[in-house]
Amino acid sequence: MTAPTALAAAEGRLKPAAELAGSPGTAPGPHAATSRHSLEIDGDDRARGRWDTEPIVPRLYYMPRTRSSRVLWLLAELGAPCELTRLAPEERKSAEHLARHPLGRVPALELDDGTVVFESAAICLQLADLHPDAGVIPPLGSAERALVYQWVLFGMTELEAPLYRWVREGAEGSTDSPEHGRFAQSAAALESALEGREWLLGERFTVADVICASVLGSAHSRGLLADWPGLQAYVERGEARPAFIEAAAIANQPRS
Ligand SMILES: N[C@@H](CCC(=O)N[C@@H](CS)C(=O)NCC(=O)O)C(=O)O
Repeated sequence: MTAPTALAAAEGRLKPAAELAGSPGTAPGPHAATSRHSLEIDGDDRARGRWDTEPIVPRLYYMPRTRSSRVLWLLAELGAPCELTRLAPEERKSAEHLARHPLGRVPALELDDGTVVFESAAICLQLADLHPDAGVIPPLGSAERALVYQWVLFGMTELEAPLYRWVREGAEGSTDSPEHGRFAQSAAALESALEGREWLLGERFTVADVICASVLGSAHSRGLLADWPGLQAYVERGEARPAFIEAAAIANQPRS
């Protein structure tokens, strides 16, 4: 088993699809027109898609600068091999992608048995469960696992949902935003939960931090965390992690 590291772009280990030709898992198929990459972890052949002796790895359908970024971050934390298929914006509404995601959105993850999972938080939880040794998800049934579920759902419903409504209201010129109030309440609650802690579960970094810090990261990048210095510091701690930096090389590519 390879040591968990890197998504790889930094050292040129991100392989274009052309270099993957010849293996069943990567043969040019209906997605040949999309920009495909495979993550190579520490030179591990499995990540290059050489399946002769190795299991098929999942495939992430993604676009840069979207909620796909949190999945890329988690993959880097896990050191997990994964094939990447980058979709062009117009491909999201193609029949092919609508068969993966009924709303034509990204990210979507195809598991090794062909099942496709959408919703970034669900994808992150599933990937964390597939790699228990990485330690980003506590054992099933434990109190810590319950807290991970709590913060993942809080991040998606109480932080992200009002944040994007607030951002939309701002873009529409609204000065009095009820969604700002709702986001502010949740932000204050999270900031106080983090008091004296590095991560939501204490010293242990978990998948809940990937979700919450990535949601808050998009608030921070818009200058919307000025009232919560504790959350700014939390986002900055997350973004200083080597896995985040590796993932950013893919996640922050220009949208084209
Ligand atoms: N709740 C979903 C949201 C997915 C989503 O809205 N993705 C955006 C990119 S960040 C998208 O694909 N939008 C295209 C569209 O709405 O047509 C998740 O977390 O995966």
